[in-house]
Amino acid sequence: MLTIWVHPLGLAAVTRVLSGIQPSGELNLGTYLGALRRFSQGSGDDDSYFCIVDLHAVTVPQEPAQLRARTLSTAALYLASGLDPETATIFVQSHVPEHTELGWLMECTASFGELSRMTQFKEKSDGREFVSAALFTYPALMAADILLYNADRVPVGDDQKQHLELARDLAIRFNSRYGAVFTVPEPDIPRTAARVMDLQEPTRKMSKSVESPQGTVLMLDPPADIERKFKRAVTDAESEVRFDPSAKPGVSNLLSILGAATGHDPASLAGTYSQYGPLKADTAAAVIALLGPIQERYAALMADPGHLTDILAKGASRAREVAAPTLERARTAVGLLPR
Ligand code: AQP
Repeated sequence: MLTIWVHPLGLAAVTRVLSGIQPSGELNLGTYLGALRRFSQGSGDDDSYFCIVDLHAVTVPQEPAQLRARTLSTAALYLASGLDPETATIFVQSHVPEHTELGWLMECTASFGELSRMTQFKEKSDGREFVSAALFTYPALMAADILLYNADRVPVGDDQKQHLELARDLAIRFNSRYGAVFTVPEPDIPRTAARVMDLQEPTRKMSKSVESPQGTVLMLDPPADIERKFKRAVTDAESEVRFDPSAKPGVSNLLSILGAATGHDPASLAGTYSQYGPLKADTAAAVIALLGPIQERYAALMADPGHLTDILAKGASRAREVAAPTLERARTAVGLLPR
């Protein structure tokens, strides 16, 4: 049942929340702290939709069996991280065909110029022999993912800020051309660990699909691996522990992770350390404590894949109940003849 909250401006509204993660690799600590952890930190009264964005994943080639396995494993990690399928709608993007249809309308609303300015496209296409057209247009599909549910709030990491801005611009443009169809969404970016960096290359984001086995802490890494990765994390030639992301990216990244894991401010944590060794050991211990219970729940969930597919099937049908009428309103507004 949905609870109505009163908007600060006096308008009654239900907060719609939507976010998604691509099953494009093993989920890592960055994805968890930047996005997944916050999926289950809503007010409890939110009307929430969390999808596994498999259509985004196939913008770059995926091995089919691995994609299927990762889609299910991502669903298990959503649940293991605290999402309750009774209160949140959890589904696979490609199970709700309204996403691709509204995606087309969003491609018609976005300009070539604004898609060309997306920095993630530049990064992801750089050095690739084959660059799909979908990799270029994917931010329009992401806008559709959000606008279909008229989401108010979108919890994402800092790297998705530009795509969220685009989704807002497209909603505003569509509404001004055709009438008020979409809610203009607000990004919800965490204050700490909004961009977790690679432990070996701390000026680069920790990423699912970039090969950096020693620089990436996976959500399902055993404790010994987590300890080893933090122990070998790149810092710098000094020994002063100071939170200064531009001058000391490695040390600041460790402080951010420790801060996010323990609920403390990274800059004030810096004052409690005089050496890098204890900072690394404490960060590893805090991450192990954070991920341990999730790993246990994950193992139990993966033992019953039928239960997971049931949850995803129910989620898709609940999602369609919201997505289909929004798409219909958008189709009508544009002038497409009713089917
Ligand atoms: N390193 C990170 N720090 C904080 N947040 C992060 N996110 C991803 N990496 C970090 C957030 O997690 C969500 C996942 O989004 P996505 O699956 O669409 O992928 P992405 O943003 O492109 O992240 P990746 O890991 O780099 O995936 P690939 O390599 O497949 O593109 C988003 O909210 C993101 O901000």
